Amino acid sequence: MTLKSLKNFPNKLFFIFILFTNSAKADWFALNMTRGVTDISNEVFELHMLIFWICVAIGVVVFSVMFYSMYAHTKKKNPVAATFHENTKIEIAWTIIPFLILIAMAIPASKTLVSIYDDEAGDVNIQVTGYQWKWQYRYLEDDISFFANPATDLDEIYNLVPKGENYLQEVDEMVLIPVGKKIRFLITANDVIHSWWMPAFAIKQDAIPGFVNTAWTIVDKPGIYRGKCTELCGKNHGFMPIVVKVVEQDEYDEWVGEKKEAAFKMAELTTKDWSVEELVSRGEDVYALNCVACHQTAGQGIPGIFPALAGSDIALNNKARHIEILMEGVQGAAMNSFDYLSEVELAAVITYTRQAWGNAESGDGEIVIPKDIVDYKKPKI
Ligand code: HEC
Ligand SMILES: [Cu+2]
Repeated sequence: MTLKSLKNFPNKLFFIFILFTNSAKADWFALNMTRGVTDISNEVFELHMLIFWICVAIGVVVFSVMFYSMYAHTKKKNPVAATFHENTKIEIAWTIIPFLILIAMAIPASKTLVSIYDDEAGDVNIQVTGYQWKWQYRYLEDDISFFANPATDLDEIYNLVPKGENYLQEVDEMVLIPVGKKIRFLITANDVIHSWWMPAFAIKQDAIPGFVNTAWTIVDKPGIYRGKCTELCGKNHGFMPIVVKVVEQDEYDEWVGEKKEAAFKMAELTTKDWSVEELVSRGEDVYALNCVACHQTAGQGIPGIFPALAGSDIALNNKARHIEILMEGVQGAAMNSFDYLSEVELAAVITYTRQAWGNAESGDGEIVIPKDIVDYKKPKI
């Protein structure tokens, strides 16, 4: 029997297997790996089935011999056990046959692996960076960059309302890619090891700080595809969804245009004159998204773990250190660097924490404008 015919043979067996069960067909198929939507993911699926059925065949042969022997050589039938040792022919056979089976499995598997590891540039090249606990996407040709934050409602997580259809598989911003184009992902991380997993594309690639791993795909079917981080990366590891939307080229171009315009507007914002109120209201949102988990809603922190920002000496009287602590983080503490936020977001959140909770009245009340952050980022001589 050739490999090809073995590939087709399994489905019949599977079908017989299903006939013997009462469950609906769909239930059984749901247990299997899914096919995905790319050529590679289909190849991976075929390999999985091929090797699965080879294992089944080996199992059937080995267990048949075993059960036959148990039956044919019971004490009743053979009261005196045979005493024989060594059989060179059999020993050679049971070394060579598995060896040949392994080679037969390795050949198609290696072929697929080689095509998976193609790292030539794509039509669109996207840098994917894992952060605790979100993904950042940078479109290298178009200079677009954004974070995809998990968007599942906290009430669903805490069982206060029923869980939605895409529970923990939804983000505030999807990654858009054009249909039928080669997309290359350059995958890395900023803090700990994460892993970017998109089952429908058969991509699962570690995101390691200081390394760039690549993966690629061509998707021919528009749609929304969901994955998640698959490397245990800390407390919110289960809250790092990945959502990719595959769209027609026109829609993709339009989206790129909008994103570029938004980035341009953001750059303009950096140079405009800011009022305290504008900064505070923007900063409140930034605070809610990035700081509230540790420093708490009223800036009171959690005693002994996260310092209060309300009444903090740094927030009251030390603007320079305040900027520095956000840009650099605190070594060895849970306070990470927030240098990936935009200049406007950074200025706004710092100003907000210097103004809110009575800080402005007790301290020097100095605000931070986006230009302060731009200046901080300039190389120091
Ligand atoms: C994961 C928890 C966490 C998050 C999120 C966090 N911080 Fe902190 N923050 C800390 C810890 C812990 C310290 C104390 C660091 C140290 O040991 O000095 C700290 C210290 C600070 C300080 C210095 C306070 C003082 O008086 O020493 C400021 C200011 C501050 N954080 C602002 C922020 C802002 C603004 C954000 C949001 C952009 C933020 N932090 C997000 C944990 C966090
Ligand atoms: Cu992760």
